[in-house]
Amino acid sequence: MRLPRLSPTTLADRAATVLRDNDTGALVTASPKLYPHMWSWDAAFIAIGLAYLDVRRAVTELDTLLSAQWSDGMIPHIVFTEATGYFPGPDRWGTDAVPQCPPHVRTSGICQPPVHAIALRRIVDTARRASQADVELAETFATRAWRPLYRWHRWLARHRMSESCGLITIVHGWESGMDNSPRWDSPYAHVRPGPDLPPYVRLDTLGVEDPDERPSDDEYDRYLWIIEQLRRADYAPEAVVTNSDFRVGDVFTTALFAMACDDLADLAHESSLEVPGKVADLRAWAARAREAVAHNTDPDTGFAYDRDLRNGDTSKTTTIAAFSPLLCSALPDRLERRLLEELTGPGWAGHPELHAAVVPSVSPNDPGFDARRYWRGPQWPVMAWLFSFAFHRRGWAELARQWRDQGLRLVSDGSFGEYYEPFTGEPLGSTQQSWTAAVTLDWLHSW
Ligand code: 2M8
Repeated sequence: MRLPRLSPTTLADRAATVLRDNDTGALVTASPKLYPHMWSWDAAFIAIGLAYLDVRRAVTELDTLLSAQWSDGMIPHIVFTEATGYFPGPDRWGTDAVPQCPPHVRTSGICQPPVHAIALRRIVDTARRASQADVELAETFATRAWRPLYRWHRWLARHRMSESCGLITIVHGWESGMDNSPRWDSPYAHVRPGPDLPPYVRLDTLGVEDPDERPSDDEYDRYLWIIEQLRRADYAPEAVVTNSDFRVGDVFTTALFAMACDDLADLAHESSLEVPGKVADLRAWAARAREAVAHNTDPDTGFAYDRDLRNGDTSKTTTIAAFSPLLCSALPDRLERRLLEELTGPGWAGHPELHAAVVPSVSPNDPGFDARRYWRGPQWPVMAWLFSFAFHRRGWAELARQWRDQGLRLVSDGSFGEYYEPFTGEPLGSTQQSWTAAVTLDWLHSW
């Protein structure tokens, strides 16, 4: 049963309360119960929302994340707080003895999509609409954060840009952020947990009303087995891309990388940073990433597909990630129009039975669609925000507004669900999810 829709003012107040309640001072946890730590890409979206409350606090969020950056440039996917109650925690990751890992924090040993430069640019823009003091704060931070972010992008370009297909390689489904998406079913079929997988007890299923909203036990065995493989390779960047049984060129991450490289290059230009060679690197990586997305796109439909790097197979699974080319402007006009029509048509965001007309994680017409299970069907407000933001950037103002309005419809009960049942709009997974609150604030303040 859905709660009544809140007014924009009340919704904004509630979103701000979620971010404040989840704030430990140095970081905002991804959610209070299910995810009591900092997640890399959540932190970027959270910082975008924080900027509407306090630009200084938004800066602190990214500062905390950057202070956990590994010495080789990788930004880890989790920065752990002292909280217990999440598994796998720092002991299971076993990164304490890894030389690249900074000594003062405990982190996981993999990464997540590189949306941080996109967030930084958004925060600078938000500050510019606020006060002169905020502008100075944001621009000074942008200058300070620029080099660490460049090093992060360089790490991805060096260690993860596949030489064979140009896509960014992920070595664990968690690196995509879309953990149990059907995109990964076939690559995970190669992952066969060994008898020496140390025993473990899942805690995530305790944090939701119905365990069926989470990945299955079988999927968890595979997730934990890959961690074991990476840990045994000491998380060395050259080793993990050969040791993990899961090695996939991820089109969605690659599209985000293209966007983020351009944003970082633009920020250098705007801040008059003297880093010409590095800006040229970023432009080249952006171009390469965009090309790779285009190259891994079906020439008739425009759908983009991941590549299994173990055997070179192109995935045949169509999910939300198939629309990656629209994020980074990778396609010629005709094909782009075709893809946009598909996204907004009855198979996807325009499906007549949807409660809110934004993209579900899997098409309701797909036989594998599961309306309640995590990345296998539900709508994710943060994903809807990403597309609406990209549409706005692309100059598709009307479409950006429509998606903002529909996104707000999705979150309008003020529970800030992690994801939503597409037909009823019921919040699922965690509630008081910080990135949902953050993108709500951005929607309420923009275009
Ligand atoms: C989910 O992933 C974590 C593992 O990283 C989990 O299920 O335990 C994903 O939705 C991911 O994209 C997100 O960053 C994280 C925290 O919100 O939760």
